[in-house]
Amino acid sequence: MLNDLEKSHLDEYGYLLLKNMIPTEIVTELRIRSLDIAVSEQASGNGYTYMKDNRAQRVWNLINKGEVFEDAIQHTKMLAAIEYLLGTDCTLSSFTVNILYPGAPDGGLHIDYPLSTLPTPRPNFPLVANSVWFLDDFTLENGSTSCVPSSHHRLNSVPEPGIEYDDEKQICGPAGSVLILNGAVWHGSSENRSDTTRVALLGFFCRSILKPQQDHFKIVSDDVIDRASPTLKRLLGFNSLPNLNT
Ligand SMILES: O=C(O)CCC(=O)C(=O)O
Repeated sequence: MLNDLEKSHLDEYGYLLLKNMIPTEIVTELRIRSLDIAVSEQASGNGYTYMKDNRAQRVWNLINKGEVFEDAIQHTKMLAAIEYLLGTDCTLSSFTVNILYPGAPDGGLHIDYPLSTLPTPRPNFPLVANSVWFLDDFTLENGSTSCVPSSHHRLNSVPEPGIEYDDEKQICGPAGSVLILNGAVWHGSSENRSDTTRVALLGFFCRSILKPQQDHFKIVSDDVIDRASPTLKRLLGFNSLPNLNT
């Protein structure tokens, strides 16, 4: 559960940093596993790299890539924050690793899928929300997520590429912290000017009435679905409003 202070911080600023949420041994396991998969996907030619000089890499569909990720996405306090924003029937939109190798440029401020495709003014209630899991200490140098506090209230505009906003703020914190973002708050990864790799998980959620970014019915294996808890099944969309197929 979130306390009143945490709820009002999310309402007013559009983000909330939950510090030291994940035990060190779990952070270590998630980081090792994330980097192992990233390396093997690159080796097999299926790696999804992006940004200038392929300095960033995503691993998609984590739900299908290890039980440690199935457990992670059901984290009680993280889910409580997401459900506060999106309702208790919200679903997973995508679950990915975002890796910034040394030299990764600024990722650019944006609002999350599919908000920038909507007509304006956008709804003044949250439709999508992200949880950024710090698997490294997030510092001013290594590409910590930045955001423009309270920008989710700007229902008619989106951040302009290349513009530096005076009120942009880098969110730093120790490994094991989880940053909750209303998907409408302007945010993005910053430049990794350090000589180490920054690893984050992105547990991205949407209201149950929206189409998720990834189609979990198609991409998650039967084994995972067979052993899924009721919470995981719900997150994968099994309890969303059914089609009326009469
Ligand atoms: O990796 C990060 O710091 C943030 C990534 C992000 O903003 C996104 O994928 O929407």
